[in-house]
Amino acid sequence: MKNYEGANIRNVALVGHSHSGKTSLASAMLFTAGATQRLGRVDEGNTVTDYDEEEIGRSMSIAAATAVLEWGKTKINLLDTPGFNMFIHEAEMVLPAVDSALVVVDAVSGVEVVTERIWHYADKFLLPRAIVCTRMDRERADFTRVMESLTTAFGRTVVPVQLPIGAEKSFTGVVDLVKMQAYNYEMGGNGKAKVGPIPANMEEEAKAAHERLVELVAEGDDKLMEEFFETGTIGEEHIVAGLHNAIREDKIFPVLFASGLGNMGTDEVLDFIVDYMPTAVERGSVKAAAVGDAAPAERKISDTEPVSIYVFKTISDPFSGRISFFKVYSGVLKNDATLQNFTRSTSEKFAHISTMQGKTAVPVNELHAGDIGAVAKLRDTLTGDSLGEKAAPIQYPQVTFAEPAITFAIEPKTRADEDKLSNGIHKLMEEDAMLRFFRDPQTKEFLIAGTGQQHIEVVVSKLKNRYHTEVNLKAPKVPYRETIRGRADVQGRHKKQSGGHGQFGDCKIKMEPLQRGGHFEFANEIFGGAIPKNFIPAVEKGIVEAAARGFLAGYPVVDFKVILYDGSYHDVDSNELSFKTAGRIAFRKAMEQAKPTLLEPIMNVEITIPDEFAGSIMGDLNSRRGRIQGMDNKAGKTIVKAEVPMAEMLTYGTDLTSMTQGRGSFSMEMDHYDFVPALQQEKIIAAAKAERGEEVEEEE
Ligand SMILES: Nc1nc2c(ncn2[C@@H]2O[C@H](COP(=O)(O)OP(=O)(O)OP(=O)(O)O)[C@@H](O)[C@H]2O)c(=O)[nH]1
Ligand SMILES: [Mg+2]
Repeated sequence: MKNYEGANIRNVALVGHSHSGKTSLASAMLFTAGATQRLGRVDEGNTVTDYDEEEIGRSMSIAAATAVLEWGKTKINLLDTPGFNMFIHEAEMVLPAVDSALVVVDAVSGVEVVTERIWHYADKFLLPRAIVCTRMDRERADFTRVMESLTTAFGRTVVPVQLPIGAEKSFTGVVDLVKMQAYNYEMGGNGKAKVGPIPANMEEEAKAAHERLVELVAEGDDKLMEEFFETGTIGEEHIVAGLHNAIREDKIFPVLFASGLGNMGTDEVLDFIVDYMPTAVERGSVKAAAVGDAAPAERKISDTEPVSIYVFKTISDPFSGRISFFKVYSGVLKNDATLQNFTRSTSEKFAHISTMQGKTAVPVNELHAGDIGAVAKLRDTLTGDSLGEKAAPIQYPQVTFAEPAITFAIEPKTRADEDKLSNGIHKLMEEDAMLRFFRDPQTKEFLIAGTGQQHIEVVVSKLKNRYHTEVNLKAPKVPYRETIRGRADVQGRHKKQSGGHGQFGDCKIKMEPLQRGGHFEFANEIFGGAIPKNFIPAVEKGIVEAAARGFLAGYPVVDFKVILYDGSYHDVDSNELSFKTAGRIAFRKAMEQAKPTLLEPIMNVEITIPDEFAGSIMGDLNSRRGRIQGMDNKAGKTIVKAEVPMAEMLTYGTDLTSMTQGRGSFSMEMDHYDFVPALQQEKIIAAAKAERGEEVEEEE
């Protein structure tokens, strides 16, 4: 691979709803540019970017993957991302590394839930975007309808820069509305167009669309506006420059048309990326994270600055070890460089830097400011870290995610599996930002948390295939919490003074509720040394430890305040342990008084279904204790927003599929905690007792 400078590099993420054709489009671009010898197909499991066995088995992207191609004088780094809602964080994660996104939209379905979600992420990063409507060759692909869906969702600055020629089986190419020429393709061909005049029956439509585009380009630029008023149009050169700037500034979101599977429209997409999407240095500079006063606020994206990089992704391969993907924000990174990890204060050697073609490393000698690369076997570096020349420290902002929504208990199948489990999961956690692993302090069970059932299933499958560790999944666990609704004022006294060295601790505490999210507060209001200062942290510790173990059903107690206001001690027999025990006793007594209750996580759910299912979905949400927050209607689809307790949503993916014959989709994230209704509360407490092997009290 040649060395490229930032001005000749484009970093483009392919983002969009699941199944919209991102991986197929990436595959078509790679083939058309000669980076692959044949057109890889998702359904045949031979694309560059869906290389993982989990992805091949499921015919879908699960993790972000990079690929690289050369188009004329330009190097294009493609980042193919998953669109399935449970893996969408993999798309969000790469956005800091790219300079633009191709938002891939299925020309049949139009804008879908994840299209909108990822659009908002892109807004957050001020990311320039182009929209590619793929699958134009499919039945019911429709230019007018998909444009209507796009402008309804994203506004009037979404404007076609091409018109599709034909649709469905008769889709043959596109009219380029800047060059005003037709580009015709062969289905399943080499992706390169035969250029010709605009078909006679499209001339008028093309002219009107050209004028609309020109007007919109002129709108954003006074000079162009002048030219437009004087001559009634603007010259092609000026359109190109004007459109390029408007895209960079998020003033225009251009729309293109293609078929990834049929490799049609592909060379036009590549030309468009080169001509109109921002180069890797065009942003000028990158903002740094606000850490410490001395750190610089930003860094120029330039070869002449000191080297600095940001690690946006990690994969842990059982054979090649850890592979870190990074963006070079400044300087020129040379092979064999040693960089300082500013996040962890360690130094790392970059032997064998490369650019990744899917799973294959293509060696490079150097990577210039703005480029994207990878390196194997860094020792301490993980996703989100910033590294660079030691003398010029800088840290870049990390992407943060919501906490995982669902927890399962996992059970190693054999003793040998138990021994291997922790190692395997910790390797997987390095590459998976949304995976959590912990032990239930009460039941001692292993728990894993993730974004949803399919996510956890992928983890289990990777454990088996990569780390030869087999586990059984048990019913998903809802992370209930406990809290109090009332106040308490109690004494906790621990005394054991029969012979020898005794134990004595005594404390008086008040307990009161805090607002949701208030966690825990501890106030020491002891005057006159009723408890010696050095024992006070022990009281707090006893309370904190007891709270973690729960009171009603073994779930952590949160959102309460404890005021320690009195107590007594014994000169000889008092020690830390005694006061810790006194704290624990006081806590349990206080809980009895303070009206303990359970809290449950409430999810924000957004469901998209064809209109005819709206009634039954609403009814179903009702039976799940859901609260409808709003309804929307877009292009024959109903979008329902609701708040629903997590406990009622554990199998929603499967349930929705069977209720809508696979035609519905949904996304959900944790929103807040709320009180559990009395009836449910009784059941949860009984279940927790049963699990601990305690006797369940007979109902009276
Ligand atoms: N007819 C037709 N089918 C397509 C086209 N593009 C993709 N497909 C098919 O649509 C399905 C999904 O395509 P993918 O490329 O995997 O879509 P994706 O956006 O990468 O999906 P995720 O990775 O799950 O988000 C596959 O069966 C493809 O063969 C197209 O342009 N025309
Ligand atoms: Mg994909």
